[in-house]
Amino acid sequence: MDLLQDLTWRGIIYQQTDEEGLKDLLSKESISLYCGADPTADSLHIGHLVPFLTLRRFQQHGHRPIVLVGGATGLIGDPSGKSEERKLLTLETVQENVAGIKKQLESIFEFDGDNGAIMVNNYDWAGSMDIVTFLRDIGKHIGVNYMLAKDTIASRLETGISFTEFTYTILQALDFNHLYDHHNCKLQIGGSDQWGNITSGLELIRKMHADEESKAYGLTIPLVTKADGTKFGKSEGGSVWLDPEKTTPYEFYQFWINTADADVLKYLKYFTFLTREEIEQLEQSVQDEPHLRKAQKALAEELTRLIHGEESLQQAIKISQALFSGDVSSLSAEEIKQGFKDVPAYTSQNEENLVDLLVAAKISPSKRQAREDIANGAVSVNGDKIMDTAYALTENDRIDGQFTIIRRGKKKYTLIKY
Ligand code: 383
Repeated sequence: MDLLQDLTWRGIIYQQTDEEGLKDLLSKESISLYCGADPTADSLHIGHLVPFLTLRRFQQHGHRPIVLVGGATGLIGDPSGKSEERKLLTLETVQENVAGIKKQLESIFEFDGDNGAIMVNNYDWAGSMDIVTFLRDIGKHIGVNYMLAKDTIASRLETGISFTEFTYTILQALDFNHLYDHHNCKLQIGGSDQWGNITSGLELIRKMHADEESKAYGLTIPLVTKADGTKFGKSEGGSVWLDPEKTTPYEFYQFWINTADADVLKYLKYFTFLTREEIEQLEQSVQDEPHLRKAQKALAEELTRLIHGEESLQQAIKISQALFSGDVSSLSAEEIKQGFKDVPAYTSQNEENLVDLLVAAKISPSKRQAREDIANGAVSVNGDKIMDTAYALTENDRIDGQFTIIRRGKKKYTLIKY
């Protein structure tokens, strides 16, 4: 299967500016292509993944990816898909964010070899451009009526849009033209929200190179949706980030494990590099033996390994198994921190008696109830059921000297910290 057939099979292509032209180009040469991200936060989230993984698919087929970080555009604010004006970020915040997302993008691509990726920051050319040059050399080529017709701008005319955000699309156009001139970049890809900005770039390239045979292309990727209609990419704690400090590898793994059967095949196609044969086998498994959740496991494993590496993946699997079986004594303090990030926690006041601790940590409502819970076999300490109502906790009950895990009933965990 060639690249475009593969992308089509995966459902990754939403719109193209010239389908036949791109097909023809890709059959003849290895090209350079780009996708950008603005440093609006210090980490990317999983909503960014499909376009950048698509860039990587191009790289696997011999093309050169250019990864753009918007050090300049991040200071302006893309109105695409936003119903309100954005708050400006400070130069300092943007610079910090650039460093964060650059690091993450670097881990997704291969930078060595014949078609090694290139990382660029548009601050390097747009940051120093003076206003007279901008207005004479760039702005002159883009009609205001052309800009007003763009969805992302038209939809804001009622509620309002500043000149700053109105101009954003020209800045992104300037990037495409810059990369076209300096890196022979012929294609820009992005999510479907980027259609307006990508076509602005093509317009500028056409005007700036009117006397030559110039040609560039645009391709967009569909928005990831969920079968139940809720928004993709959110967990209880908000966005699912790539930064392990914001979303731990265990939470990241769990997010994918919890994918619905109705969505899992689509996500395997969008987010993994598994082959068509492998994905079709998993499809069969969803039909014949859905309770095994093989497809969800494959999805979670592929993505956790890709973003966090093999070691973090194995840890996430270990934590998941321990929580599922209740045998938590094998976990290290580090693993407990990840797995129990969202469970109620109580800092020990050195209670020794288990009954006292259950009451103090609000696990049982009263001493009487606490004794009853213990006698009924409903309480376990680090995975071991305790039925002695006089049980006294010792140093041995502290995992790595830092935590004790109390479970009441089947699933109610409380983390005791020291
Ligand atoms: C800036 C300068 C360029 C080319 C692109 C940009 C960024 C672009 C943008 N992209 C989004 C972002 O940064 O705002 N104006 O959060 C997201 N992208 C990709 C994809 C997506 C888009 O980074 O649809 C999701 O991830 O295009 O929302 O010269």
